Formats: sequence, C-alpha cells, structure tokens
Amino acid sequence: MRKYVAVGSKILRTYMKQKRLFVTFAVGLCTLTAAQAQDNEFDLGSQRSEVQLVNPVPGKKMDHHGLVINPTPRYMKLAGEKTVDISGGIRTVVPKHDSERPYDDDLDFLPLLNVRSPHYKQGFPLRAAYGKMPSVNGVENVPGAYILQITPSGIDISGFDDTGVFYAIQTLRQIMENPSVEGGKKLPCIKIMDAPVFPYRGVVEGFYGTPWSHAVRLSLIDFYGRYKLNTYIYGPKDDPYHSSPNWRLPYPEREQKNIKELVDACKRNRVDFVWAIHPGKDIKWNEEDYQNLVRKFDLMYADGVRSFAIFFDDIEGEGTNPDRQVELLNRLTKEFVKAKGDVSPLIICPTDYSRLWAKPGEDGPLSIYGRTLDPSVRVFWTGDVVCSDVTKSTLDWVDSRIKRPALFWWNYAVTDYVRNLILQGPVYGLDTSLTDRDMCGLVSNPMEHGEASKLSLYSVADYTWNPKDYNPIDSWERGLEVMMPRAKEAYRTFAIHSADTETGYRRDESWETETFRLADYTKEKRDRLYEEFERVAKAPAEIEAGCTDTLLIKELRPWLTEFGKLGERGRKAIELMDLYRSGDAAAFWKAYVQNRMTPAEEKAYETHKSGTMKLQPFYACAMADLADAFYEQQSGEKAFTLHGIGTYRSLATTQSRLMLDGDSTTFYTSGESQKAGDWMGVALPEAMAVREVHILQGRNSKDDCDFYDHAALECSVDGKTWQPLLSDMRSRYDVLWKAVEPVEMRYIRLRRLDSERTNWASIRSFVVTPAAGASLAFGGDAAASDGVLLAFDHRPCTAFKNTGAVSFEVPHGTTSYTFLLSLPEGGSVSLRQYDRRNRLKAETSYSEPFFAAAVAKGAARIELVGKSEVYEIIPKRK
Ligand code: LOG
Repeated sequence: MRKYVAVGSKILRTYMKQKRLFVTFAVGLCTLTAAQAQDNEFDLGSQRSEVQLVNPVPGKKMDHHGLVINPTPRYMKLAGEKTVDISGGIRTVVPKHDSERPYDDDLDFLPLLNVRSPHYKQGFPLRAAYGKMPSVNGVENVPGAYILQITPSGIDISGFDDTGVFYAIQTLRQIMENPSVEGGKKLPCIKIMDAPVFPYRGVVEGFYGTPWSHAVRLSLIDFYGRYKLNTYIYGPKDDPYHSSPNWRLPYPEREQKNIKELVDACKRNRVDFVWAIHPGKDIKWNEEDYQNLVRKFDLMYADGVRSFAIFFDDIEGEGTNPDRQVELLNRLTKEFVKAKGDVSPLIICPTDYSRLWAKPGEDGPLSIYGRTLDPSVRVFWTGDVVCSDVTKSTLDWVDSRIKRPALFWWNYAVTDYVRNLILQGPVYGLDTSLTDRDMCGLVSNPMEHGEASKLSLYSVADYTWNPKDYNPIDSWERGLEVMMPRAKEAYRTFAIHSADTETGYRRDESWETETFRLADYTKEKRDRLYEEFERVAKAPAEIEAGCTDTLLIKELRPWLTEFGKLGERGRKAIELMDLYRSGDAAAFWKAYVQNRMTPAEEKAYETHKSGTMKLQPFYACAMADLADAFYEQQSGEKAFTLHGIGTYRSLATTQSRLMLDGDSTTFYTSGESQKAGDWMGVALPEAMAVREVHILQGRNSKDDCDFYDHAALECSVDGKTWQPLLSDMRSRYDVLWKAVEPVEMRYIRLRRLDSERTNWASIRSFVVTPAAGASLAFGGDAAASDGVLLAFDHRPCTAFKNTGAVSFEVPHGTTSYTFLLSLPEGGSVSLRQYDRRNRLKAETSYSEPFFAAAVAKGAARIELVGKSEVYEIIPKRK
C-alpha cells in the first residue's frame, strides 16, 4: 500500500494546478472527499506538520573593502595594496601549439587587443589554460577548480578543466566590476585558489504553476554561469511534455527549438542542462513504455541534451513501485547512458523523497534503491519534510539507506503552496559543515517568478561552492546589491519585509523592525517605526525608478503596489495613535475610518501580500487597539473585544481575528494538525453573564474537513475549571448554545474530543452575546438583519452596514447617543426622533462620521437614515 502518499500529494497538486492564488497546504488538502480520506492510510496531518518555529537568520554583514566575489572563494590573498595597470589593453596569450583563443568570447568584459593591433605587443598578458599544468600549480583535483593570479607579469589562469578556466574568468569579471578597479584600469594583485565543495550546484525548475518563460530561462542560465552554478534541471510540473499526459510525445516544434537554445546557452555557461521526465502518473511497466521513454530521450539527445532525470514524485499507483523504478533506471543506464558514451549519470527523484513519509525499513523504497540501483544514479532528497532545512541528520538518514550521498532537492524559494507571497529573504537553514560525502550537491526549487528567484540563487551558489564560509546575511546583502545596484536600499526594504511563508517553511522576516502596541507607545519606538513605514511607502517608486531589469520589475510589481499601500496605512496608523493621544475625538475618528481597509483592499493585499510577520500585524493591532481605546474613552466602559486562546500558536496572533471579525466568509485556521487535547476559544475582557455562544466551524463549506468532528463547548471563569455548555457533539459545524439563564463566564472554548481526524482546525465565526444589552428593540429596513446588533455590541471594530433606515428604542433615562460611523464620500445621515405615538420630535442631519446627539424631550425611538457603516452607537444615561 503505497497509495497513501500519493493521494495526499495528488489532491494537493490537482488543486494547485487550478492556479488559484490562495493556495495553502490547508486548502489544498481539504479537497479530499470523505471516500478518498477513508481509502488511504496516509496521515494528512503529518504532511502538515511542516509548521516550524521561525529560526532567526544567522550571519552578519561584512566589509569586503570593495572586493566582492560570489561565490566566496575558498582561498584568496591580496598582495597588499599593489595593483597592475591594464589601461593599455589586454592580450590573450595562447600556448605555442595553439592558434585559437578559446576564451576570447568569455572575456568580452576586458579591453582585449586584437592580434593585428599595433599595440598588441604592449598589452598586459593574460594566460589561460587547463589540463597538464594545473597539478604543478596546485589546482585542486576537482572539476571546476582553478587558480587565478594577478601579478605585475600578467594574469594567469589555470583550470582543472575548461569549466575551471571559465570559473576563473567569472571571478576575474567580478574583480573588474569592483568600484576600486577605477573603470577597469587597475587590477589588484591577488591570488585566488578555488574549487567547489559540492559537485552538483544549481536549480531544479520543479514547481507547480506557470513554467518560466524562455526569456527568463535564458537570463537565468547566464546568471548560473556568472555565479558558478553548474546544473539546471528542467522539470516544470505543468509542462505537459515533461509529465502526463504528453511525456511520450515529442515537443512541438517551437518548444523543441527553445530547448535547443537552452542547451546552447547552458553550454556557453558551462551548465549541465538536465532534462527531466515525470512519467509516473500513467507509466506501464512494459516494453512499449520503455521504448516510449527511450524514444523521448533520443529526441532530446538529438537536440543536444546529455543529462537526464526521472521524477517519481507526487504520484500514486503502479508508478510508485520501487523495484520497477530501479529496473527502468538500471536498464537505461546500461542501454542508453553507457551505450551513448557521452551522457551523464541519471538522476532519480524517488516517490519517498522526504522523511515525512519515506518508509524507513529494509523493505522501504530507499533501501531497495540502496541495494539494487546502479551506483552511478543520483538520488534526490528534500529533507525531513517537503520544505525543510538541509541538515546532517536528514542526510545521514537517507544516505545510509540509498548507499550514496543524496542530491538535495531544496524546496526554497518555491512558493507553489503560497502563491500570494514572494520570497526575498536570506537563504538559510543550510548546514555549513556538510561535505560532498554527505550530499553530492544541492539544487534549489525556486519560485515561478524566475527573475525574483535570482536573489536566493545568488546565495545558493555561494553556499554550494563554499559552505564553510557561507554567511547568510552577508550573502543576502551582496545579492541585493547585484540585483538592484541603483535601488539597493529600497529593494532591501522590500526584501526584508517579504520573507516569511506564514504557514509553510517559515522564514524570518522584518528582523530589524520593532513594532509596538498602543499601550506601549513611546516617542522613540514611534519615530523609528514611522521612519520604517515611510521607507516602505517610498520603496516601490524608488525601485521602479532604479531597477533596470524589466523582467524582474514585471514580476515584483503587483507585490510592490501592495507593499506601498501597506507603508501608507502603517504610517497613518501611527499618525492615528498621535491623534488619539492628542484627544481630538472628531478628527481622530474621521481619520480612523479612512485608514480602515475596505474589503476590496483586503482582497488585493491578500493576493500579493508582504509584511505578514510584523508590518501588517502592527497595522491590524494598532487599528484594533485604537478602536477599543477610543470606544472606552467615549463610553467609559470596556470594549467587548475577544481574544483568541487555545492550543495553537496562531491563536495568539492577529490570525485569530478572522473568526472574530463578524464576517463568516473569512476564517481562522490552526496551521497545524489537530490532536488529542486540542481546543480553540476566546477570552472576554472580563467575567460577565453570557446568553448566547455561536460558533461556525470549518472554512467555507459544509463538506470541508478542517473542523472538530467530535467536540464539547465549555466555559470558565478562571481559565482553570471548565463547565460544559454542550457536550459530545458529533459532526457539528454550526455550534449554537442559548442560555435559559445567562451564565457567568470569561473564557469559552471548543474542545476536541476523541477523533480519528488529523486535519487542521478552522473556525469561520465565534460570536459571544452577553446578557446585557439584550432589551433593545430594532425597527426599520434593517430590522430583519441581526447585523444591527453590531452597532451595539461594544466592539467598535465591527460595523453594521445601514443601507436605508434603522431605528432603535430609546431606553428610559438615556440622555444622548454618540455615533461612530463611516460615511461614503460626501455623504450624510439624518437622525429622526419620534415619540411614543410616532410623532417626529426632532430631525438633524450630520455630514461627519463622529457626532453626539442629545435625546429630544419625549423621544422614544430614534431612526438613523442614510447610507453609512455603523461601528458603534453609544448611549449615555443620566
Ligand atoms: C514537489 C515539487 C513542489 C514542492 C513544493 C518535490 C520532490 N516535489 O511535495 O514539485 O514544488 O513540493 O510544493 C513537492 O518536492 N512535493
């Protein structure tokens, strides 16, 4: 029974294919129907246990004294301040027997002299060669190794191989690009001895979603060459000719031509173009399909492809059979790879690519590989979970089974499970003590935004070449500079706040920013944060002006737009704090409602969000705190604000507001699987008598599976002893408790009882109705809607939308009402007061969203007429 893995993954993938923007593991996995859930043994919950604490980013920014080389060379020595003058041009010197100058094309950044030029002889010599010489000079015995030496007698390059020379040239290029080189006139005297630690360094285009465009791929391949990445594995899940249904068919002409071009671009950049096939969804283990596969490989071979991979990830059924997989790869190794003679060893992605579900035993697929798979075949591994850190322990685990150092498929900066995010943070979580005995290499699976992935690839190149010296922060700082030299600071501002995944492979974000709550307001904190929000607000325009990479700006633009708006509203939230503290109530409330996000703005933000760890939560908390404080100031009573509590970490964050916002289309979700002893609940501001509790579980439909299917509703005054309100509820999404007699409580919770379920847990709305305030009678158009209660719920954050007229009874002794509204642009409302016999006693109109109105003599009912959102109506008594 290996079906289990596949079912979970497949459902997830099918969902992802719909290219919906709000994909998360939670949503994806929940498309499982009950029947599917029963017929597989896979523990869905375990796949979701990817939620990790956010580890801080290690490392620090260094001063490179103007000499930045990426990847960081293993050994580098400057000969003091000495420089050589190359302003007279450079002549490439070739060994006597050689008439060609094979590297001139790669040296186009140098002032090369033509052999026929009269100045040729005076040119500064550059000697480049590989092969015999190196061992004499001490070049490491590793493909790609080189020595680059700049002395008064010339530039000397020795490579272990052609790639080594090419890499030395890349290093030289970076030296040339340094500001201290004075526009390419003076080079520092230097000796660099360098070699990569891991043989495989690069990229697997292996994500779900829109495959990269041809232009982006070409631009990336040049980037790989520049930073000494040597492997590009082509395997976009949504290329139908890579996967089912068309893996057996030749590429259409245009795609085929493009692939040829990619192969050529890779050759120029000394990158191995590895073409991957993903046949496992429908492969038949028979001769016909073997021949189909070979035929496809032959077609790719004819286009120049010399490296191949076969992926068996995210499949179910026969394709997952490890014995058949091994037979296929062994036969291909013999009949295709070795027979052709110039094809690299095959790479396989097992179905058990993560420890999360890999069968550990002797009969598990990985151990079968270890015993039977041709030793030349490289085996992929994604770590302890699908997206996870690169650690010694995970490699020991897999290596001991597959009997070879694994090839790490690092699922970063891939965002196919959080498509509304763009990841621009530092690359970390990579053990710097690893060697090629632990893994034969690492390829990053980037985002579908290829240009925007370059920032992380810059650091992947750094790490995979020289892990020991890898310094995540420093590498990131240098990468930012390379990506946007003319707008680095603005780009940095965007990047530092666009790093975390919220619910996936958690990454540190905004680590330099300190936010605060209204209650902790100090001038220093305020000023510092205000400045940061100003930088955020300005960043998009600065990036637009300074970024010369049109492909990159196109990818970033939707996020930049939202980022700028976030800067504005964050800045305004701080100004609101100032205004609130100044005591000008009318000015405060007017500005307050203007700074609330409309549903359309929320949706736009949700689609391209950043600042999820600190900036947006600051804004959300500030707005909530301000509303509460203002309400308390105006009413002299505590706001009835609920706080999420429970066994999930995310309940304590702003995420829990999604069940408390009076909007049942939004929902709170645990972000981790439910288990015995779990509960989700709310804390009231103080103990009080409650007459109703209404909870809507799940996300947005009755057939979703993110809920407690066996639960009890309980309350408590002290948070320690709990009293049952409803017990033993089975499969109940809609949990409604109405008191016969109001019950005193401060904490309310929905507790999970015995269940097989391991899904996440979600709540759409959690509404608590206190006993007080129950006696108001409502009338008018809106009477039918319960919504009007929102105007009297002592929660200034929730609003009732008045589209026509709403009226309410004036309890005896009420002297005035304070209205907290929001009005449409240029709008106004009128207030009509009637006596017991329905005679109009007073009518006043208001064009400000905040006002107080005295109750007219004899008035028994007040009617509020005109379009408005009614946040709160606060009565005052004698
Ligand atoms: C897929 C990969 C996807 C990634 C992140 C592997 C080997 N396969 O869970 O195509 O981009 O997760 O969502 C995967 O990682 N499976």
